[in-house]
Amino acid sequence: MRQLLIVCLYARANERRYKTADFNQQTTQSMSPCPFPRRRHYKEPCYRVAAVGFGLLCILLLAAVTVLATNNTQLQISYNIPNDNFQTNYSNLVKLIDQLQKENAALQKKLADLAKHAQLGWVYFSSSLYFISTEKKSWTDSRQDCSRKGADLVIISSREEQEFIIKQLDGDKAWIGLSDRSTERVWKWVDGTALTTAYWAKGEPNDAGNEEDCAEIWSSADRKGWNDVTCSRKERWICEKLDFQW
Ligand SMILES: [Ca+2]
Ligand SMILES: [Ca+2]
Ligand SMILES: [Ca+2]
Repeated sequence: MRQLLIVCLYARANERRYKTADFNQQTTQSMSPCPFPRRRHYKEPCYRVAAVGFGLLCILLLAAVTVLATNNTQLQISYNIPNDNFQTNYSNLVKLIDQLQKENAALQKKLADLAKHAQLGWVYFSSSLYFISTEKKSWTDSRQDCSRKGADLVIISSREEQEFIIKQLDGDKAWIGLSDRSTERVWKWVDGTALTTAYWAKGEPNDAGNEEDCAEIWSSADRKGWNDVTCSRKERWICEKLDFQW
């Protein structure tokens, strides 16, 4: 066996490579071309291609990371703006729910209060509750009964209220919270306010016998309106609770 060192010089500079080959069976063959397959044993270009490819891959990865970082920042900025609005809207919604819950609790309390009064015979009209007695008492005793109920004798301050009470009495009569006991012909309501708008029946007040200092309301078909009468007379009475607001 004879070893022969040959140099296979390839045309391209990056393909130079020293190899040892056995030409024991190839003495008659020409030294050219090189007996070593170029692409089978020649590895240096592969490293370079791999290195170049790896370098390109690193550049691409760096570019991708840069793009992703930039997009992430932009997304974060874009996200923070609606996020702030969301927080504000959420806080407002929580406040609204809290307010509605309080209003609902207050309304439930009002409804329970109204139901309790209705069971005791009270009637609601225009922010007030009215109680019309079935018993009969003097004006003073009637007022005391209203006071025990947390109310006072009714103060009639509008035509609508007058008509409502007449309808409730259904032809009967009852005490109202008006008198001139302190000063004759100076009529005042039970809360101390002066009478401004009156709904006296025809010919009233007449202070018959110089002793009529308390007012009652008539509701019969032929006699509707107020009448002054002796305070000691026993009549039905009307209590009013003011400011029963919803
Ligand atoms: Ca009233
Ligand atoms: Ca009088
Ligand atoms: Ca009278």
